[in-house]
Amino acid sequence: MILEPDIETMPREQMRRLQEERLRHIVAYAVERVPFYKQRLGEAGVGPDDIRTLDDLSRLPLTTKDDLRANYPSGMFAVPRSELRRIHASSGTTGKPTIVGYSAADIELFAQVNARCLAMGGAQPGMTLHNAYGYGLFTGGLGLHGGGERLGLTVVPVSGGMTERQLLLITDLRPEVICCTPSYALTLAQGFAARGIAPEDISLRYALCGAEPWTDTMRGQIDEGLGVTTTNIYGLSEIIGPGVSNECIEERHGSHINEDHFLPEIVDPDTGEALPEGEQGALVITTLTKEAMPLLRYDTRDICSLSYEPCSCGRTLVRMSQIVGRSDDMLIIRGVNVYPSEIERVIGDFPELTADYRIVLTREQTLDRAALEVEVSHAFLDRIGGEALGGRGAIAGDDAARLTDRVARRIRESVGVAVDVTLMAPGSVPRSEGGKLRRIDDRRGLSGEG
Ligand code: DLL
Repeated sequence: MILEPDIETMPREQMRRLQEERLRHIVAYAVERVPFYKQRLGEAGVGPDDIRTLDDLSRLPLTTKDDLRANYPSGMFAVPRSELRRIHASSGTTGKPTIVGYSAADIELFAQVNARCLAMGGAQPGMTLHNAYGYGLFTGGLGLHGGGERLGLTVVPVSGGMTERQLLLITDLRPEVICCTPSYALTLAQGFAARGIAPEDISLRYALCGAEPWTDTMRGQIDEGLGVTTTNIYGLSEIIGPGVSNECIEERHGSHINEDHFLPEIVDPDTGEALPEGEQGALVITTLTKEAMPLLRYDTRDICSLSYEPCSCGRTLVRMSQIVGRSDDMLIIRGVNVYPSEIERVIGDFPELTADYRIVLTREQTLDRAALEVEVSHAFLDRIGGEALGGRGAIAGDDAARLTDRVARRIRESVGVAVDVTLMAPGSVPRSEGGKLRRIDDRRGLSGEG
């Protein structure tokens, strides 16, 4: 089902004209209302009148996550606080999250684009949606909730966690649609299998999975394990949350971007130069209609490509490929966005530790595990002297165990993820061998298959 055929199947030329009209408006609006944009465009020597067509887009400077950080918490808002109806934040840290604001119209838009995505993924009015995305500051729960209601679904706002209860609710309420992260979909599939419930006996027919990188291998496992057709939903808080794009069930080959609201480009992640269709690079998005926090050429840092090939579902909306990685070092651990620098900052708070560390990410069954190996100082080792040095330089003993617990707790509290900490003897963590030092060893195998 195509929710808004007028828009979703619009001929390219007409879409381009719509985008250009909206682009002209949003650039003038941002410059007028957001001091940051007035200054940034001024510095670049570009005025709103210089941006007439999509070809002029590349004259606008990129907006980055650092710009949002520098204007924390509300410097990017284009409306007074009293006109905000909601605040969300990007998942992750309890340090400084990225704060995003929505006007009443933005909340309508948020619901509308998510309703479109749900329809792309197979949902139809009258169905029941089991929404297992987290409710709260994270955009996933409330975003798909609004979309589900808008489409005419019965929404069960389960949020994340409490797997036992989720299995019970799915069994008893018999929803046709589920939304959750792909890794959680696998956890649920395993839960059903462990209870001897066969996929064909599960009521679910469609799953919309996203918010973290995943592969076609995982898709196959979700399809099979839950007896569903799984589509990929993509989005980010800065732009709106979920609802930027979704695959159609017909092809499941690239996610259709709601490009009447979110204008996409692909740029070279190093030079920022625009790349031609089909080439892989960083996805850059301009919000064409957002009121409270318009963003011009926001660098998502997500690496993918765009395709304007016609799609058998009838939609003409451009498709983006699966995200193959990020151009920065952001990690997504169990759905939580984490920058290694945040973990590094915690390490720096402990005089017993040095700056030599390594993070190893693995996936056990469906769950991400993060292990931190960090070296202790010589002074600390001398102080606890005589305690056993374990295998491969790991340090054992009571003092070490206490310190390990403190470090793990502090990371959990300030970064928001559980990390297994191992203290290492000085000199035992791998050093750079001339090339780039890889502090992150991601063994989850997400960039390839499996
Ligand atoms: O994850 C919004 C969302 C909620 C999307 C529910 C889909 C479903 P943030 O917490 O701001 O927002 O994280 C955004 O997550 O820049 C990507 O790196 C990653 N991401 C989101 N969707 C996908 C996906 C939400 N389908 C960041 N595939 C983005 C790969 C994804 N990565």
